[in-house]
Amino acid sequence: MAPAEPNALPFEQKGEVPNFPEELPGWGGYIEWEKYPEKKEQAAKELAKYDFPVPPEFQFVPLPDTNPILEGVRWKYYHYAMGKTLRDMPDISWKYVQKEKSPDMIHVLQFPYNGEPPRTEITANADFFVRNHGGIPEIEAEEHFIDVEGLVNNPKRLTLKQLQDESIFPRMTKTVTLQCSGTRRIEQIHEYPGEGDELINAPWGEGAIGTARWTGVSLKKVIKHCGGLAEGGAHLEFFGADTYFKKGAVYNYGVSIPARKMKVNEVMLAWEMNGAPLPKIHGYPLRVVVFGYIGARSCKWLYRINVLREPSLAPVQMKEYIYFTPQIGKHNATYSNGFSIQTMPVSSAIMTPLNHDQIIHDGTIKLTGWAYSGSGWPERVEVSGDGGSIWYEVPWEKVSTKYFHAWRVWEMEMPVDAEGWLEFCVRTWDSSMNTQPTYVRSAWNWDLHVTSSCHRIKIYSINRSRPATAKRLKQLADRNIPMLPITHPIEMELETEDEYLHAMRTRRGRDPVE
Ligand SMILES: Nc1nc2c(c(=O)[nH]1)N[C@H]1C(S)=C(S)[C@@H](COP(=O)(O)O)O[C@H]1N2
Ligand SMILES: [Mo]
Repeated sequence: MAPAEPNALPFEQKGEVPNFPEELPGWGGYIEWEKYPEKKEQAAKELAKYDFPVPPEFQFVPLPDTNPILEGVRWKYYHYAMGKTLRDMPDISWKYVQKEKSPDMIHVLQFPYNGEPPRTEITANADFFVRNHGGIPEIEAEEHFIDVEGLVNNPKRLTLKQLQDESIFPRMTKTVTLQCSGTRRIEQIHEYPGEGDELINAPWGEGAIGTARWTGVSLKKVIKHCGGLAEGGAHLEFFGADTYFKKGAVYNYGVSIPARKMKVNEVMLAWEMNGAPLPKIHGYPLRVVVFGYIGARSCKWLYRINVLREPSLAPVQMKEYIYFTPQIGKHNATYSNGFSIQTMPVSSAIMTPLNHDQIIHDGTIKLTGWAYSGSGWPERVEVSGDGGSIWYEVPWEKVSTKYFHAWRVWEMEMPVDAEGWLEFCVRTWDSSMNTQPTYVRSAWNWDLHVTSSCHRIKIYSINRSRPATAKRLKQLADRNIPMLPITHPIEMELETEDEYLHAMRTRRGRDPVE
């Protein structure tokens, strides 16, 4: 049986409905795969029975003008095919979108849910971007625990209650930005398409980044509580309770980070987001927050930490989030010939105005945006009104508070004399004096990650401080004719015959004198 509206797709189970039960009571939607290779194999056999639809082409043709933009049809089918425990995941996931997120989210992919806020709202939990690789597990806090195992001296099972016990673990609260490495991918797609999977290529705009005040414990304290790392322990692998499908196989979401990152207190196990319990969609009851790294490492619905000698071989770590050179693509890419994206580079974006806005102004246009660097903090933000020749510094008072691990939002009244189509762009310099590539061309990479080139928008400038423009605006206003959109022809004469003749004679006529 396929789930009910709004996600329902016709689905016919082939053969017997498989039975992959939930692993634990109070952990809805969590099937443990990693510990049971034979179960994984059985799931792969189930998946092999179906001809799932290929991903839709959306890079060489325009994106659908719908919200959700993409539906994620294959991903829904994968979940239906797994039987009772997962088949309602598309519906459950959508239910939490309705319940926990703002009604004006841009739904980039319906399932697994990927959504970004409209450009103006950025910090509230309801507006925080969401990036899921699967469904949303429903885990009861009282039933929750994590297993810390592998190369630690005293492997332990720790309940959420224990983690929250301040007599064992000091509490930590920090303002930290999470950025998906797919942020601003749409710019690469428009210029130079790449790997065409609807999930990893969720066509993000500037909103797949958000900042929150997270509360939890430092992972360093947790590892210490487990006796510290054992000999050779160098990477920390995290597992989330959601099911991830990749090339006909199933997994629990798994990633890893080098232990070094934990040792400098830059990894938190968090249960609070902006003073409220984590929303379900953001990893309730417990998630990882890795400061300065790509969002993918901040594992949600955390249930297991496994200490390894080498980076995780889980597919999200080994096979995805790889940064390739411009000469690598479908013709020659391997998992090993690109590097693993961890620390995010300096980048920034203009949030308002929006691309193609037509702006009536009096000689200055207000810009707002964000600036972020994973390896430091934004020191200077610069904007240009001519595509990047002349730059203006955003005054320091107009750039928000500095944090070690968070973005700075900024605003700027930019002097704009010119009229017509202009290209605005922004670049940021971070605390190590790194800045951004000028054009998307130099940022392009096959997996379409990390679009850190200067963010550009085209706007149409209508400068009221210029007399001719002021006059036209008044004429239009007197006749109740809208100025916008500029593409609508003006239903009035631009000059009378008398005005025309007078002007032509003043301009010394159309023709040369001899
Ligand atoms: N368990 C689990 N953790 C996950 C993911 C996921 O799909 N499953 N997505 C990752 C990615 S790619 C990003 S960018 C961040 C997004 O966090 P958010 O949805 O809370 O904004 O979560 C990361 N953690
Ligand atoms: Mo991500």
